[in-house]
Amino acid sequence: MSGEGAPDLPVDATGMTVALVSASWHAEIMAGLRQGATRAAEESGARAVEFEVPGSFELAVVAAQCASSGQFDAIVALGVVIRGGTPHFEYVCSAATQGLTEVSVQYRIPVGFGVLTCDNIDQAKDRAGLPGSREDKGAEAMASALRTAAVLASIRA
Ligand code: DLZ
Repeated sequence: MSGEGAPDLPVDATGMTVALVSASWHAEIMAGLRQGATRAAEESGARAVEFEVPGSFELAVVAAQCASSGQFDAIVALGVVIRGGTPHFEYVCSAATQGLTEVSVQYRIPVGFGVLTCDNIDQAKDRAGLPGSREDKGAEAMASALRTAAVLASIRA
């Protein structure tokens, strides 16, 4: 999937609280994603509360707990999964994707999907908002979640 055509999503999220749930695998890339996401939250006026899980497989259960707590306007899930020589990649990616989608729809809460699913580390670095990266998927996931939270709030108002 290409990042071409990504929208600019400015939003005033003053007063919103977002849960930022991060996996721990691939530390350098995760640091870039987290920085991008927290910077985007600050720029929008939102408060980010951070949670760390072991791997991307564990993102959904913590996102579910955040959603059911009722304390958050949005959730952002960050992870990096690198394809290896076994089908493990497909299982972890689909568990994260399906699990996070279920949380979002079941609890009617936006979940920004900042899980990189890449063939190799260079592809991931290029999307992680690091110096020299072409894309910043952590910031994009945060902006998307906060923008969607504003849409949901306007429907509920
Ligand atoms: C086991 C595993 C592997 C091989 N690779 C990754 C990865 O690239 N990125 C990631 O976030 N997690 C990986 N994991 C860990 C799983 O997500 C999970 O934490 C373990 O299977 C334990 O449940």
